[in-house]
Amino acid sequence: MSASAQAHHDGPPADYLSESTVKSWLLTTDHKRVGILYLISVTIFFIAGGVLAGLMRLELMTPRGDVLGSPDTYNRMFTMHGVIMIFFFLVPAIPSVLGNFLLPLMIGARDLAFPKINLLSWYVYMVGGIMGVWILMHGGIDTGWTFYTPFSSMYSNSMVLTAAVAVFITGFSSILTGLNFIVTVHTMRAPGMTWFRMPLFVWSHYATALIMVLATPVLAISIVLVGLEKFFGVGVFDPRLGGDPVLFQHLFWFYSHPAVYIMVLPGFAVISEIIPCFARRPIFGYRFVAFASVAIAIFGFLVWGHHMFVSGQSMYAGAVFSILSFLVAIPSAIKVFNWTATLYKGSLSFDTPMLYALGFMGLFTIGGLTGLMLASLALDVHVHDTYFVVAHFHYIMVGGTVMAYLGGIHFWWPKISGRTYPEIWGKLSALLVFVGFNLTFFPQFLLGYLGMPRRYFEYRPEFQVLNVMSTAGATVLAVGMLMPMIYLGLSLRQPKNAGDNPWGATGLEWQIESPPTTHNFHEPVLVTCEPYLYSPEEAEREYAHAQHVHSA
Ligand code: HEM
Ligand SMILES: [Cu+2]
Repeated sequence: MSASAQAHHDGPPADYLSESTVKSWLLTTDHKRVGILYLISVTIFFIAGGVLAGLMRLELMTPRGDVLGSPDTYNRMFTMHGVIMIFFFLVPAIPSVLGNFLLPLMIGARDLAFPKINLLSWYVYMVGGIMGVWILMHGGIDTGWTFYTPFSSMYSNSMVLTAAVAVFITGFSSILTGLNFIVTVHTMRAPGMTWFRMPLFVWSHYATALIMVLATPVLAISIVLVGLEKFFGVGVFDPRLGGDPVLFQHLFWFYSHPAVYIMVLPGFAVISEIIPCFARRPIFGYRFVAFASVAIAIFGFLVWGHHMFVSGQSMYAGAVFSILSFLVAIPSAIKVFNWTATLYKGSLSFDTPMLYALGFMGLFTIGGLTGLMLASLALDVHVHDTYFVVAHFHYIMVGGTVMAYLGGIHFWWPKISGRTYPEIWGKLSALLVFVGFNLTFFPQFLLGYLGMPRRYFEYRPEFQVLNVMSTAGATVLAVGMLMPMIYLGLSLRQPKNAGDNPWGATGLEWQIESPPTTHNFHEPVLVTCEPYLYSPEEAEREYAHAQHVHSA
């Protein structure tokens, strides 16, 4: 135990935050501290990506390109926005922040299976991230986050290879995290924590980890192939060398479609914890929800071709990918159904995390249903590469994952920091994010349907009204997202007042101190029951207790 922890030997054992030297942070192997390192880093990237989005929306307020100066600048902005948001924010966000912090606590473990590898994954992420920032400051890239060949390999004169290397490196941090989660779930569960007693948060992260480990290497291989072609003239994608540019799309989407589930399954993980807690009911159909995560992880690998309906792939391939894409919607729909059934006849309370979770359910459903529209081969041919697609994936990624991330941060903030936040500000932020989000992205469905192409710097004047609405919405959304950063940040200046279990939640993480001690649990954990035992009587008792803690 460290010196500072010993100094406290009279009082209660020191919590994991109490050592404050820079060295103690940079060399930590505590999963909770690694989670905090990630929290700080992904927040910085989120702000950077957000600023770029703001500039794009400013440009799109008027039909003529008159803000950013040149279409080339605009290309670089949406590319960097996409790259940052996907690879440096969304892929790591929930698993690396909340997953790292909570997974060991939820299964009654002292840490992840490989604490040093966990720290290593953060360093690897930072190396990739710093390269990303360097690229941004040196002009960025203009290929779109999808790096399609032959433009990226033959024509683009921006820093494609540097960016590819940055993404390659960051991919390894994802693989290391996935590996750590899988081994942890298999080997570190406390006695009595059987597979079907694990919280659904853990199931979802397990499924995510499988995708991280299985899909990310494909991205890495594709990047290596681009490099081999560029430096050694090995023909892979370039037709002049006997290659096939469409092969790149296959490889890219073979990673990137499963990767959308790397982004959204952890969102499901968070929602499955919040809903039962604020409905005071056990989750409806636990096993269905658990297996749905695994089914999504498996089916997710079979549908990549729905991004390539107009790439010239065979009609038969298109039809098969279309049907398979409908199938992958089933497990997602099961989840939404089961959350809804959990709400039914629950005694609901509408604290901030619940507002975010309900927002998630509505917005994710819209994202999912428009996904079915896009999966319909005949329709997608028309709306491919229009704003309809942009609206669809923002409903999933922002309406889904970012809402869940914010809900989760609010839900576990008392545990992570030991502090409460002003509930009224929390509710206001959830409301602003919900309203701002819809105002930003709903008009984009209409724009796409009317034929406005994506990735364009100018547009026809008749599209302006909807674009102005979208920009206005983005402003509201930005305010709603900045607010939590401010009030959660400020809450750190008050004394620790959260209590161990402010929401009266079940789950092992709520049975220990807030913030937890370095060693998590003082005594060996023994699990004797399944999760989510929120019976009405228990609810009564726990809620009274929570009120008591709040007022104390
Ligand atoms: C916060 C508010 C946000 C706004 C206002 C916004 C706005 C935009 C705009 C204007 C585009 C360019 C559309 C085009 O011409 O194709 C875009 C593209 C994109 N955005 Fe966002 N965005 C936001 C958040 C996010 C988040 C959180 C993510 C992911 C986590 C994300 C992922 C993407 C991706 C992947 C693209 C496609 C980039 C490309 O075409 O290469 N966005 N966004
Ligand atoms: Cu896809």
